[in-house]
Amino acid sequence: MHVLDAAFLTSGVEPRAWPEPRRPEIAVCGRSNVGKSSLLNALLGRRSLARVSRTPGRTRAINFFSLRARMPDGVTTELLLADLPGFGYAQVSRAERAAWRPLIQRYLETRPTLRVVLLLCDARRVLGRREDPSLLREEQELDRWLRESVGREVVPVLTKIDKLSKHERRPAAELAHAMLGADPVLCSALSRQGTDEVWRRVAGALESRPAAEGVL
Ligand SMILES: Nc1nc2c(ncn2[C@@H]2O[C@H](COP(=O)(O)OP(=O)(O)OP(=O)(O)O)[C@@H](O)[C@H]2O)c(=O)[nH]1
Ligand SMILES: [Mg+2]
Repeated sequence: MHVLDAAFLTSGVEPRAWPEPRRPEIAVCGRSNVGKSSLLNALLGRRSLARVSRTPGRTRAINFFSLRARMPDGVTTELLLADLPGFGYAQVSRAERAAWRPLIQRYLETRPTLRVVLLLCDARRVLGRREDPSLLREEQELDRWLRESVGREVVPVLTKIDKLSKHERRPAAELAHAMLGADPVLCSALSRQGTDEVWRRVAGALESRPAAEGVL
């Protein structure tokens, strides 16, 4: 899948502020500071379309981006990408943290055109599960809920893989597989490692459900 062009569309907390659900949509979901906005930029081949911040918890609403991509069969498709607010950040107010769950849950559950969820986990936290199995429990629960209750296609992505040494990468992938039951894509927004594989998985997911079955 090859991205032809991309643009920021709109930002919204409430469903009425979201774009009309007319095109297949991909959501980028994960803990605050995991690298959602950075991965989105890397996927779109743009330096700073989505705002990247050193301060976690910056993305508070859902940011929507439109893109045109050439699919593996040569057909050009218009898609939407949704950059979701991060969860689990302790420093935002309690009220804001409490607001996260209903917003994200409502989006993930009800968005009729949502076809793939990229579930991001920091590669270092995944490795950290060897010592502390309680790490990434929210991600594990979210993954199960998405697959089993909502029936979403989930692609696990390990972010910031450049921070692991070469020999740590395979164990991290194996731990993620054991945790989520699927092979993760190992990504770095710095080197753009893994972005082609993410697009391959997305294209596969978009193809796997015939148009007549879904909304689109
Ligand atoms: N080394 C490295 N750093 C990364 C990578 N991806 C993101 N970062 C850094 O991690 C920090 C957070 O990145 P963001 O993309 O803003 O993370 P986010 O998940 O969108 O954060 P929120 O919107 O606050 O939830 C920034 O300082 C990035 O530069 C990566 O692949 N490698
Ligand atoms: Mg962000």
